[in-house]
Amino acid sequence: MNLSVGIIGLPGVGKTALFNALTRRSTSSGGRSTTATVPVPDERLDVLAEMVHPKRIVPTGVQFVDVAGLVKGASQEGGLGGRFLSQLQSVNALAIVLRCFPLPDLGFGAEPAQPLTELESILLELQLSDLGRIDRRLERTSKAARSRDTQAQREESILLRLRDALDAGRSARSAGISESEAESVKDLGLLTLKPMIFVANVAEDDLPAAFDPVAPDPGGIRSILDGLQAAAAENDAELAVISAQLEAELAELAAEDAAEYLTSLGLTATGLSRFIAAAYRELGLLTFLTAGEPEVRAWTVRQGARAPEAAGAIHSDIQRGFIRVEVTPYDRLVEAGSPARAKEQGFTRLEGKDYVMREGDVVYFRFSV
Ligand SMILES: Nc1nc2c(ncn2[C@@H]2O[C@H](COP(=O)(O)OP(=O)(O)O)[C@@H](O)[C@H]2O)c(=O)[nH]1
Ligand SMILES: [Mg+2]
Repeated sequence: MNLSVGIIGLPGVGKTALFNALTRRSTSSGGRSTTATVPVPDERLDVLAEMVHPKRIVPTGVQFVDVAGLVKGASQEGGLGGRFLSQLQSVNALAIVLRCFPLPDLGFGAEPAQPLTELESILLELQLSDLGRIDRRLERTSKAARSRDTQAQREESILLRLRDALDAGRSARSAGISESEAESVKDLGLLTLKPMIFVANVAEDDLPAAFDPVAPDPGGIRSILDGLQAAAAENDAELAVISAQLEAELAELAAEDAAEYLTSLGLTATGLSRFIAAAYRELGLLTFLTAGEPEVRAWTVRQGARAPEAAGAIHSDIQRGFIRVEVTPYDRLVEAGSPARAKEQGFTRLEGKDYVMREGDVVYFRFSV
């Protein structure tokens, strides 16, 4: 499953710092690549490993792309810059990094963070770019619709609904079109139809206040984050709070030292893990698990996938020769304590090709080729 998240934002907000922190965890860091596959942290894997003592543990991954090139007014100059645009079209979700740390004073006075203003201007660029594409497409579609082309009529009505949302200053996503309707305008590559994560990149010093509601908050970070949270709710987006610089530093340390450093800051988990989890959620994916002697492993399919498609995520032979799948929900397996006891207690079901996969299914495929 090769779904990717594009990291975008104005220059100097910490996109590359964030990407570098991600890359240190990456399984595919090659040279100065701007694309990296990052393992998705999943504590269920460790629990399963305790149970079956596998040779190795393999997490699933999600791909991130460091997309440079967004500047104010980008949508006006004949659309967003070419490279930027083509990179954005191919990603499945957008992570918009927002500067919540003040810039150092270079003699002109410190520049305060204005993440909400920044966010509004970015959303506007994305919306304008989408509007331009919809309008160009509508010229053709409306003409065909007038000549009683029913498919064109259907497309026209979808495009008009999308345009209404954008005209009202909202994202195309907020038009509430169905999955099949979205499919029919997929080739337009509308940017505001993609799921979004707002990434508040806060100064290291503000982290304790950001995560602890009673910690002193001299920088006023909590009210900034409240504003962003409201904007996220309004835009059907998720908010993730990180300190990209700190994450990049933590990524350099051994796990124990990193944990100690975190504790010294009064934090329990890094924002990076939460960001990866949020990105994964927004991509509309679910994780199923396999727990065998050779490996305990997490796999990814899209939500709504049926059992054979999940089998195909592992190997095309398993999909082709699919017979049945043994399914034990993760929680039941943990409750039972072992795969054998889960079977005894009736927690393991045998499902067929129409079974819709669920988050946390621990599976064993029966197949023949
Ligand atoms: N204080 C502070 N500075 C940061 C943080 N993240 C990035 N920066 C600095 O901001 C500058 C631009 O960062 P970069 O990641 O290159 O921004 P990009 O243009 O969005 O890729 C660099 O000097 C970073 O060190 C942060 O969390 N806190
Ligand atoms: Mg950069």
